[in-house]
Amino acid sequence: MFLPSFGLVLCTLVGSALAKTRLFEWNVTDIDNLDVDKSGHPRWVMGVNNQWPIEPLVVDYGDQVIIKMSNHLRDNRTCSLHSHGIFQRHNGYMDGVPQMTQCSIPPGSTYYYNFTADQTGTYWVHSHDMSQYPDGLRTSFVINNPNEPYDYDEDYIISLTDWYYEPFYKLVPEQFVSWHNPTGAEPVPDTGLINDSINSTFKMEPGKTYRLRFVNLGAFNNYDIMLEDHNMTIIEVDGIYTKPQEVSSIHITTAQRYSVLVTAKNSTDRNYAMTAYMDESLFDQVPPNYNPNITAWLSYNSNSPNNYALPVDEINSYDDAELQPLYDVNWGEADHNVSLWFDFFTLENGANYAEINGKSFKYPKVPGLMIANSTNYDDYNMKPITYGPYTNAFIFDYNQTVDVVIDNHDTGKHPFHLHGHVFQVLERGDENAGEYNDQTEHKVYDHPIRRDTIEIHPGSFVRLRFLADNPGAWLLHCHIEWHMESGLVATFLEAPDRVPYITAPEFVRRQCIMQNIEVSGNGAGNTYNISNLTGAPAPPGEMPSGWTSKAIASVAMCVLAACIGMGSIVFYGIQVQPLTTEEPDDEEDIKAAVKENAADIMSPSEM
Ligand SMILES: *[C@@H]1O[C@H](CO)[C@@H](O)[C@H](O)[C@H]1NC(C)=O
Ligand SMILES: *[C@@H]1O[C@H](CO)[C@@H](O)[C@H](O)[C@H]1NC(C)=O
Ligand SMILES: *[C@@H]1O[C@H](CO)[C@@H](O)[C@H](O)[C@H]1NC(C)=O
Ligand SMILES: *[C@@H]1O[C@H](CO)[C@@H](O)[C@H](O)[C@H]1NC(C)=O
Ligand SMILES: *[C@@H]1O[C@H](CO)[C@@H](O)[C@H](O)[C@H]1NC(C)=O
Ligand SMILES: *[C@@H]1O[C@H](CO)[C@@H](O)[C@H](O)[C@H]1NC(C)=O
Ligand SMILES: *[C@@H]1O[C@H](CO)[C@@H](O)[C@H](O)[C@H]1NC(C)=O
Ligand SMILES: *[C@@H]1O[C@H](CO)[C@@H](O)[C@H](O)[C@H]1NC(C)=O
Ligand SMILES: *[C@@H]1O[C@H](CO)[C@@H](O)[C@H](O)[C@H]1NC(C)=O
Ligand SMILES: *[C@@H]1O[C@H](CO)[C@@H](O)[C@H](O)[C@H]1NC(C)=O
Ligand SMILES: *[C@@H]1O[C@H](CO)[C@@H](O)[C@H](O)[C@H]1NC(C)=O
Ligand SMILES: *[C@@H]1O[C@H](CO)[C@@H](O)[C@H](O)[C@H]1NC(C)=O
Ligand SMILES: [Cu+2]
Repeated sequence: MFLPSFGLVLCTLVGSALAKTRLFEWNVTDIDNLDVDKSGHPRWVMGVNNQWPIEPLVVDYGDQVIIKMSNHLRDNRTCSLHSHGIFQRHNGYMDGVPQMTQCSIPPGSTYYYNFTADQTGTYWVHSHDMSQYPDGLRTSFVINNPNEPYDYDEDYIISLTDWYYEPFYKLVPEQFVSWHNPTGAEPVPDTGLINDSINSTFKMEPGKTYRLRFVNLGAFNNYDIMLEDHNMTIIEVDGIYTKPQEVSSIHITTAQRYSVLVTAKNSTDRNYAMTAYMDESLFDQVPPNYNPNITAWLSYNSNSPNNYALPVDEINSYDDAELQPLYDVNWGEADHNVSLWFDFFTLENGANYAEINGKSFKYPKVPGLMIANSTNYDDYNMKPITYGPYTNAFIFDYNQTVDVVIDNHDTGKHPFHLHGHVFQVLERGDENAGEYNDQTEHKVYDHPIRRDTIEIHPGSFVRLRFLADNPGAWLLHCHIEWHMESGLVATFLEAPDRVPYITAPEFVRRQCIMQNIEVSGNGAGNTYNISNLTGAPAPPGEMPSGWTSKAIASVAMCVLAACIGMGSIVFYGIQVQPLTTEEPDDEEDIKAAVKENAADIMSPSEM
């Protein structure tokens, strides 16, 4: 059993007296023909200073961190950097979200991400521009604690990721948000990597205790991680110390982090497998001969072979909502409740989108923080509509305690992340528990864990609580990168009336102006009449009622299979009339065909 040593906590101030400035010079560069898993699939990746993998950032508590990020990418590509899990308190222009906290960094420009490392633990940094990070622009980020409450001899940063052979800028429009894919099936990763390799080894020495910092840098998948014949003791999730919890496996979604302590064995006769099992339940279809199991090794003896672990019958992952923080906080009862639901729908263009409370997210024309900064009169910046009709904006007063219920109407798992905060996980429903209902009994956690990313079970809910003490514009979103692209995003505007007191360096506005992006006004870029949202970015229109994704899928399948003219056909129990006599061959045609036939489709409620 590993027990924290509380005595050391008192001397925190001594550590911060030694604070230093840590400057990281990052030229973001293209790297061609990298065969990451030695499979004969070389591909382009986004690296730093012509290197990939990108070296993890490691600093000490109290350091001033400056990442001087220069865009050296070709093909007119922009970029940005979000420090995931870092609060950026009163420093919202450093959160790295294009069109929310800055404009994306134009080619040839430099953004200085500048913040104080006033948290400790395991984090990561990644581009938040379009869907870039799965193409390589991400790495782990560790802030060491000079007054570490747990004892260990060494730590290893161990990243996990899913890996695609095609870049996301192609996959998203061609295979995902497309009328070819009306049900929104996510492309399956080609492989997975541990520490950006298929062959990682971690040296183990008898008698030592190791802190393994697992970081999921992936785009889509979650993993269950097991160490052959070694238990693990969880001590940290998402930068928050936990009470020690011994487990045989951990479940880690994209964007989550876990630190575990592992005691090395005394004997060095053999090596042991570390296996990360991909969750195939996320895939609509598992490709034939797919290997979901990624392996690395705990190496005690370099002369011994690295054998694969024997298959396990069942993975009993610990329920991470049961974890308890080492230090509790009490934010009192809720001053403000927010209730969200989300689901996926096929919209008018035949592609699949996510909706939160019925709206698929679109970024505003003016970055969210600049809307708050420039509409600070007549209460405009305290009204959600000012930020645009499709930003799913919610406004909180300064220091309110906010409870957020999220109902998952979808049949998949979704890891939700809130920027600028950790939240308490007050309640989490089991799979298919249905919507949250405050009248029914739930397991409420007395010592709720705090973290920044939580998996919501299929057909179920979570209730989260956070303290709105950080004026700014913070995204709440599913961290499956595919679902970012389909609009599974909301905007939490905290004390927007205080945003004008947050300072931004001069280059922040300049980089917007360079790209002809408005730096003031409402979500539609309207500076004169703030209540006029005409021209605000909007998702495609809704389908006429009665159309479900599956009905549309059947039409698309029909079109693709050239089965037109067969008379009435029934797919998924919904009657679909023959479309047209000709096979539609482009997006416009399918839109027209879908509309033309809408009247003939019975709505599910009529059946
Ligand atoms: C980044 O690029 C600039 C301009 O080419 C160069 O002067 C600088 O040395 C590069 N920095 C690093 C860390 O490679
Ligand atoms: C680069 O992108 C910007 C912003 O999208 C656009 O205004 C500009 O015309 C593009 N330049 C080139 C050379 O493609
Ligand atoms: C970083 O921020 C600190 C504190 O606000 C400031 O003193 C310093 O000049 C900034 N450095 C850069 C390079 O922006
Ligand atoms: C992880 O990979 C990097 C190279 O990308 C290497 O420098 C580092 O030592 C590896 N970590 C461990 C614990 O082996
Ligand atoms: C994995 O590492 C072992 C030992 O370092 C080496 O013999 C083997 O060739 C490597 N395999 C691959 C696919 O890189
Ligand atoms: C792991 O923990 C389980 C349950 O406490 C125990 O039965 C098992 O012996 C432990 N395994 C190792 C390798 O310590
Ligand atoms: C290793 O040996 C030491 C000393 O004999 C003993 O105290 C310890 O429990 C052993 N550790 C393990 C994991 O067996
Ligand atoms: C992956 O591991 C699981 C659990 O041990 C096992 O049941 C499954 O057969 C493995 N799959 C492959 C393709 O090796
Ligand atoms: C904000 O709320 C917290 C928790 O209720 C309280 O401890 C703190 O004093 C408040 N801060 C301010 C500035 O009101
Ligand atoms: C928030 O919701 C809870 C549970 O439904 C309720 O008890 C509480 O009164 C609500 N608080 C506010 C401020 O609406
Ligand atoms: C915020 O507004 C002030 C004036 O109202 C302006 O000087 C400042 O540049 C704005 N900041 C940003 C980042 O737009
Ligand atoms: C609203 O804005 C649009 C676009 O800027 C403009 O065409 C329209 O006249 C405005 N309407 C009103 C009532 O101001
Ligand atoms: Cu999702």
